[in-house]
Amino acid sequence: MIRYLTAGESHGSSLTAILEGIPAGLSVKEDDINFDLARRQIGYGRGLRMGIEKDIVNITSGVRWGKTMGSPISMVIQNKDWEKWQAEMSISTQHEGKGIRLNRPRPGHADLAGAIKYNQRDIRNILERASARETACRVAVGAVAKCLLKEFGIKIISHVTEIGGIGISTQNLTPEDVYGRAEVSELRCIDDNAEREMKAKIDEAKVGGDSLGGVFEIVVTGVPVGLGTYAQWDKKLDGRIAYALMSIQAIKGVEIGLGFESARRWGSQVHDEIYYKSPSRDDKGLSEVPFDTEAQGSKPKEGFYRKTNNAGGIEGGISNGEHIIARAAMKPIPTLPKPLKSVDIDTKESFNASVERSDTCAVAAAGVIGEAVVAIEIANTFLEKFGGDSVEEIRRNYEGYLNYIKNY
Ligand code: EPS
Repeated sequence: MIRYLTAGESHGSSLTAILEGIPAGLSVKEDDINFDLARRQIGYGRGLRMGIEKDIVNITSGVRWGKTMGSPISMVIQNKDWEKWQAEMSISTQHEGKGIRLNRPRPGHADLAGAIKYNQRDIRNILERASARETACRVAVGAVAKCLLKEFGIKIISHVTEIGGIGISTQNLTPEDVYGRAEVSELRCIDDNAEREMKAKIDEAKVGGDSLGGVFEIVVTGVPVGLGTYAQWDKKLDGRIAYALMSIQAIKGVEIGLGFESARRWGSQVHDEIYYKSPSRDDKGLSEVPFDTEAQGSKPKEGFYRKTNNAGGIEGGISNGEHIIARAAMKPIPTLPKPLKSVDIDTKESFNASVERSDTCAVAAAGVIGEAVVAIEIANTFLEKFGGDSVEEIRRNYEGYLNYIKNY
């Protein structure tokens, strides 16, 4: 079972993650993690802060000579912006009172509810930890989970399907196509026309002192049938993915497969019919199958398969062997230059909240964070089923299971 904790404030000295439960013998390089950290930092519409930071991980335990030892892995990411915040974010009483006390909560942030809950009169004590800066840690942990999944042919990709009401119209692409296009797009968007419109809308938001949200999609390929279970509520794979995605800052909705659309249709238009093909050598593998929900005419696969994937690869809380598809909706970033009404926590007087520096749109970055948190859930359910203390032990368990499935 993988467990992890993150610590650190947005303008504190550094962020820290401790990850437990990764088996011994897994190849993990700082470069693997830095690759995803860099992907999280880019995206059209990101603010000035990303020009200051260059997120690089320092693994401080759990890895020796490039391989995990089975002990907890700790990782540290420095905040470059801390240079300017040393007194304001100091842990020492000698700096007490430095900086401006924040008493004006921003609508849409954790500011007011957090200040009341923790009995704080300086809202900085709330916003520093509530900030999405924390997600750099989750991406680092997710990158290690991805290293494990890669050993077993499981891949995770993300792309942006909607920003500010502008959606993509590309269909029937394979996961490889989607990955290729998303990685070279500034918005991680696979539809060039939609991307152009999205960028124009982000520019409009920036000029108007506003912000924009959107939707990203996660696709997981190579997942075997049988991860998660229907047997207990908190072990359902879809429930765990939804929880993980919903826990990302600013996420307001999660869908699996056809999601909310499935509530509007006849049952016969929703459920994926089951087919069977005898195992053969010329099978091209999962990655060539288009992942669109409702995709028709996908290449037959080995054993049991579906021609559509409205279930998003999960039935009864268990992976069914199809690609896992999840989407998350992100609200517009609440820190806006455009004034919104709020109330001063000291005087109780109304004022117009207005804040200068922030991102205009961070949906592309949120997709990379989504990949990370889904990777952790898939890795966790994978270890529950095939768990062992070393990669070799897990491989033996996994191969035995695959042989069993072939003869089922
Ligand atoms: C954030 C506000 C901005 C974002 C930040 C999240 O930071 P700042 O207040 O320093 O300008 O850039 O995101 C990150 C630092 C990051 O690494 O993603 C917020 O209030 O949540």
